[in-house]
Amino acid sequence: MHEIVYFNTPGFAEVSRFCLEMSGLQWKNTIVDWDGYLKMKEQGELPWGFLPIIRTPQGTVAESNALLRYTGALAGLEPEDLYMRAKVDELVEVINGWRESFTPTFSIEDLDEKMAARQALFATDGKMDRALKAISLVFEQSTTGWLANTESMSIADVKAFMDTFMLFSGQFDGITPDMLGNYPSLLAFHEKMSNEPMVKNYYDSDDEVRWVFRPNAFQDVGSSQHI
Ligand SMILES: N[C@@H](CCC(=O)N[C@@H](CS)C(=O)NCC(=O)O)C(=O)O
Repeated sequence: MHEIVYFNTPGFAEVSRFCLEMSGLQWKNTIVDWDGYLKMKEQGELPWGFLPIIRTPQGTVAESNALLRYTGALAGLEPEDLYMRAKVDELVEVINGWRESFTPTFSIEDLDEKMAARQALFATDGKMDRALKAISLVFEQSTTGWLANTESMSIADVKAFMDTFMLFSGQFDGITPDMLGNYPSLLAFHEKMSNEPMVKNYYDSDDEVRWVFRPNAFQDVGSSQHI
């Protein structure tokens, strides 16, 4: 049995939760709150002091990208060919770098300042604007329809889909769905991923923030760009 332990939000664990679901193995989704996190930390259950972790039959693994690779391999989302696997990893690392440009905004206490810092990242030529344009281009140039040119979905697609669109759920002050209007290819990637049967089934329920992973989530944004 595998068990992922994390907060309720998608955050750093959503990709691995999805991969475990795709693996078809039995798994447990354990949700903790801040007190639960502190307790685990005190009890020495977190190898590096952070969540998420995954408990496996052989022991605990920490660090979200290690979890992604492990659960992705279980789900068959890691190519066998080592060159292809490296190209998948290349994208995973690049996407991770984008997240790192966003996370420092969490520590800005003043709300207006925080929102302004985030909006600057998404303004033309801001770091996130360039990131979203880059992933759009990768999608446009793919010959297979999958970001790393794999024959089927890889962890690069899962990471790009979840780490990107979770930003637009409304849970992050200053980031709104209409900001996606400038990226039609990214919205096409959303349409492809959200309509994949496994993705579609997994998110076929109401959720305060996970609506962003459902088909047509950004339909209005897509059409408003032509106005
Ligand atoms: N490098 C870690 C970072 C994980 C991380 O920052 N986790 C946050 C929750 S999203 C956490 O445990 N925060 C607790 C704290 O900052 O004390 C990973 O990728 O797993």
